[in-house]
Amino acid sequence: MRRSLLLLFALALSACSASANLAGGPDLVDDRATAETRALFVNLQRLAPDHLLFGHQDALAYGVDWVREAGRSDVRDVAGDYPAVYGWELGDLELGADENLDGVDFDDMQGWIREGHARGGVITLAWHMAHPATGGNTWDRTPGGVATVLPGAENHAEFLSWLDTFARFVNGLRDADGRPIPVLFRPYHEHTGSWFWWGAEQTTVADYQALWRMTVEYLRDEKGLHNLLYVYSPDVFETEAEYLERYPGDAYVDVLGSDDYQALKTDSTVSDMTRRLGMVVRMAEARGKLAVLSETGLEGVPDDDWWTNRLLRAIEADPDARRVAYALVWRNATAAVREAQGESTTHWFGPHPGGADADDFRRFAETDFVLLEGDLPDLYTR
Ligand code: BMA
Repeated sequence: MRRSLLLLFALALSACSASANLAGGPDLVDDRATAETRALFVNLQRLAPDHLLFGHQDALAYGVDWVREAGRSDVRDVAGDYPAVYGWELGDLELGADENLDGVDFDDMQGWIREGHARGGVITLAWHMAHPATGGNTWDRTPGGVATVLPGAENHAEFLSWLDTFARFVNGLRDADGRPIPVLFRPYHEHTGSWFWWGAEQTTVADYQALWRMTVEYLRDEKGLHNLLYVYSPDVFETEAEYLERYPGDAYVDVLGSDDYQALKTDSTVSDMTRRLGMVVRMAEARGKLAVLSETGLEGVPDDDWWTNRLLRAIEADPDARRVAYALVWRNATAAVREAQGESTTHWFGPHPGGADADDFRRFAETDFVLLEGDLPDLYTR
């Protein structure tokens, strides 16, 4: 009798843990994350040791010499395939604009996100949002903006209405079966620098962390978004302590990112990226999280072998660094847009047809290590 009770107890226990495993899996910020969102996280973790997904910002919206041509991408023009990761930008969504701050129509963007996802790509969103206290743009360095949006402060309600615009946008991202498309959301990036209103000189550590946690809790618990993976992405750093100084906590971050436009400017500084990525991977793995190179690039890609001799070399040089899941390069701004925005005439970071780096990009993309979209396994089922 006693024995059979024990057996029953043991069976019940194992049934419990089996069901916990089924429902569980990765320990995410959102324990109600959708099955597809969990699958994406786990599959990226599985790919990370042996592969690097290649990503490009605004890939389907425009390129160096074109705007809004169906099916086009500079990466595809050069290498015959789309990027594996699509970065998109939400700046000005909070103001009720139809287009983002770079002239990309938000309805078009939703369409391109659906297309990229339907082909098996990965979606990540960043947000250069306006200064909440001054009405200035994201680069308005007036200090203290973050404190004004925290609970009880003067801009809190308005800021929540900005997060509502985000929730509406993300809710509109559905696959053909109506399931929410998983998104790696990367808010308040490069906060260790001081060029955005949430930057280090403008914001106390406590306020930055409070902003982050408030954002997660609002989107997850109030708005019911369960298709987000949260990406933390400081600018360049020298030590793990520096990287983690403003970290909002393991319960609020799924992916440890790194934005690095510094190391790959010269041959002799490539190892700076290797060293930093090694730290990011080790910090991520110690926490059961994913590591990514969330932004990189060299404006105008002036070196013919930048892809293999800088980017690939930086990542492959070290067994830890090479376990980073993806690398995303910034946008290929079109000539007309570059002019209108007052950006430099070479404001592009990806390859483009006719570029002196195009052959090298093909060499980069053809390695077994680097994955473009067509190389991806199904990332959304387990
Ligand atoms: C910056 C530049 C800007 C752009 C912003 C948001 O790095 O590319 O031209 O407005 O990103 O995409």
